[in-house]
Amino acid sequence: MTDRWIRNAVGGELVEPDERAFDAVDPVDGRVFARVHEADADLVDRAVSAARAALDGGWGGWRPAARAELLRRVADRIEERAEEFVAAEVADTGKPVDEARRLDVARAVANFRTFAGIATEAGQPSFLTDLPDGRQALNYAVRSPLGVVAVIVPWNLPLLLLTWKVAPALGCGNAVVVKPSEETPSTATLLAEVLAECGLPSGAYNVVHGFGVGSAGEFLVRHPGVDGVTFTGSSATGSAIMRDVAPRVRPVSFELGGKNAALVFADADLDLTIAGLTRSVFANTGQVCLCTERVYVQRPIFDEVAGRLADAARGLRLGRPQDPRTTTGPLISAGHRDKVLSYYRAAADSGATLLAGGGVPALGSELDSGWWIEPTLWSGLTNADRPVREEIFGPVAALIPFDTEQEAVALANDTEYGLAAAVWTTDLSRGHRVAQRMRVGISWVNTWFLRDLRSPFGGRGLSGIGREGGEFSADFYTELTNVCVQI
Ligand code: NAD
Ligand code: 6OD
Repeated sequence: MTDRWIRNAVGGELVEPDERAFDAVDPVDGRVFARVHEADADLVDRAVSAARAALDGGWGGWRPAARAELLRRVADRIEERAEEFVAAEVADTGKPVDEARRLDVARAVANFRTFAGIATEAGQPSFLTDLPDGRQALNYAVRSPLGVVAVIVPWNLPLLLLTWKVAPALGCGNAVVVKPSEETPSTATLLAEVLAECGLPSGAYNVVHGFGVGSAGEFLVRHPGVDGVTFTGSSATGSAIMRDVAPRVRPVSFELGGKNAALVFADADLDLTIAGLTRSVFANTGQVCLCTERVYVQRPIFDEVAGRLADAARGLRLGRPQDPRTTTGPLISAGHRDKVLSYYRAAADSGATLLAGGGVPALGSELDSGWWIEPTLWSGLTNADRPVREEIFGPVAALIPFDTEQEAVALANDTEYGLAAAVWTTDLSRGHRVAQRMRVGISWVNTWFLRDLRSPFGGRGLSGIGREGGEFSADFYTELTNVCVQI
């Protein structure tokens, strides 16, 4: 048993646990390392009221420059307390320490720095209108905060995805109520401490812990005091949230699932490509929405790519997060591993050839009580097979040959998802041409996961609604009022 508690943060206070609580489990070995206080409907209501009070009180009156200064302090403070954030993220996810440091915590810092000045940097459209009588009218739009924003995030990159939304929301002057994933509660509460230390007025940032349906997630999105919902998670949950907000017609920003393709042309630089694919298929144990799960390879190099990628998969090192040699952590939970393994079985049933992995590794220690899985590659599947159509969200990809550029484009676009694609080629014209033909929100050429936080980010189809990043975040986190003045 543990005596460590992870608390909700409401109205500037860390709320003490009551009888509703659940376990925080370390995926590395299945050990319970903390108990999490689950917010009930009453606590969610208090959080929304606290957020509203912050908007109506002090926080609502802060000027953009003062908000920017505060958010820059937050970035500095996360850097100062980086190792606490790393430890919290690693305890929740089991990911390698170095990855948590370089990716998750570094991006949290970058998110606060990038979005600190969002309110002054985002443009406000204006139009000078010529009237039939020779006079003119000046139209200009002013931005105001959206209001109380519900921020609901998943478990795969908990701090990165949380701060990607909280930083612009606060920068635009909103108050937020955050519902982190039940699998990864730690960093959201730690961030509450840091924001308070940096002088954020109480109630501007609140955290409610719990689950989705019948718990904090649903209580929050159905709350009439919520002015908008920004959500990252599965397409099925996005659809449920849409239904829940529909009666009150609230805006939503959705970053949802993916079934992302890589297109490898025969002229690709294979060293670069294999290194890129190894990251794009296996990073974070394949638990990144942008990960590649379909690799289309031009036929003359199919066998070479398959062989080299399989070698890379077998070379990944599963192990303790603290071991510097570890490249790959466990999956997040027993339930998620069951889901991924069900696709391993479905691929076998569809006649897939196993190029690497395919099961649960025996690590020979207490790690065998954790949620480990082998990095896995298949050939012999087609776009008609379920493991190639549905998001798996694990360290796995299907390799499928193609002959022509046109065929590759058609295969890659043959999906209901539309999040990301990566094109691997040394032909510059082909790179641009094919990348632009991908029906996705982000299309990379000879790279993967490279991000400029000012660029639009989001997905099409089942992968989401709307774009965030730079002024696109400002568009979601503010309302525009057009002022029309007859001159
Ligand atoms: P999930 O949809 O199960 O849960 C996400 C969050 O929603 C959690 O906090 C959960 O408690 C909450 N939730 C669940 N049901 C809810 C409901 N009815 N009302 C309100 N809240 C509810 O997703 P997950 O398993 O945590 O994350 C994995 C999924 O997220 C994958 O599909 C992945 O592709 C997607 N994802 C997308 C992006 C992106 O940027 N497009 C980024 C990361 C993850
Ligand atoms: O890089 C980002 O801003 C972002 N939202 C990444 C999403 C990763 C999905 O797991």
